[in-house]
Amino acid sequence: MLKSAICDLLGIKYPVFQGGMAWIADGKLAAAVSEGGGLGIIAAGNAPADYVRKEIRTARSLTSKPVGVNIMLMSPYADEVAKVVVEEKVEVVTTGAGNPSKYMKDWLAADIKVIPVVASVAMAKLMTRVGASAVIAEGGESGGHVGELTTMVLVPQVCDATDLPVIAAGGIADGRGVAAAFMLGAQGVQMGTRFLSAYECTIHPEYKKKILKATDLCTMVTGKRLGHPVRSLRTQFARDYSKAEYGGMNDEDLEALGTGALRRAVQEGDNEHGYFLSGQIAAMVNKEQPAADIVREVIEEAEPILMGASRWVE
Ligand code: TUI
Repeated sequence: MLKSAICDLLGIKYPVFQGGMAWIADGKLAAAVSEGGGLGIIAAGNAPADYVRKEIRTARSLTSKPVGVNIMLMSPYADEVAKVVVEEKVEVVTTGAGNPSKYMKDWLAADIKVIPVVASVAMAKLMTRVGASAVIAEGGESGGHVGELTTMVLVPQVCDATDLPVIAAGGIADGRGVAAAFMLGAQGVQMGTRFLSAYECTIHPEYKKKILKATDLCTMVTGKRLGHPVRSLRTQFARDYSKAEYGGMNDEDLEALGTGALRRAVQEGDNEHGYFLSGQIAAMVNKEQPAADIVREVIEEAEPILMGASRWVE
């Protein structure tokens, strides 16, 4: 059975996190993943504190297992959400798109395990110093906000830079990816795109269809010019945005073009005005299934691969 320090640290059966995808990872999806033995994570995204509190309570009503909340640090509501996770006694907080140092004192005092996403060695070292319990090393194959480095390059360097358990993310959607992550030194994985196909993931059917039909070159990165590169499906909207970005549209109008686009994809399936965030691995996500099956399946696929690795050595 594939187990690691992260399982004991968090009291979970399988070393599998479900990524905190904005507007997507709600209390229902997170509870299904946690019930299935992984770590379900509610995404705060750009939502206000009351939304996050409600989703935490929904998750609590569906599972007694630990759940996490992901705080997107660029959100205007990050400060208030940082308080809600303390009030609601969330077991685990993950952070993304920034440096969570200013919240660490309050979270650690509340016995919250803090697991920041890092996209560089320097950030991994800093998070180790300020009291993180583990770090998530997310490579640029991921969907949404992306860093510069790939998972293959980032994960081993982060493992060398910290004694904390490292969770690999970006480009992982099956047992081969899980096995590869462990080979690189990770003690767990986080998957986002794979969970878009979960029955409990309540995105618009058009979004799900796009993910299930995606092929290898179906994603692209936009938003670099404004300093927030984001990976999404290569839809009409993404092409239009890219054209505007490189065609000289001013920053304000470009910002306005992106505002609300993620919500329009998730809730309305709007091809022309929606921003369908997705990782590069979407091409390998081909079936709908319960979230708990995803968690178990990727681990059951990884085990024989890791057991059989010695066949390469004479
Ligand atoms: O946060 C993510 N992925 C996201 S957030 C998001 S919401 C959004 N919507 C529209 C536009 C922009 C964002 C969608 N996807 N992943 C975690 C992640 N964090 N990836 C990279 C980083 C990161 C980058 C820089 C973490 C720390 C960091 O530190 C910079 C610094 O020094 O402050």
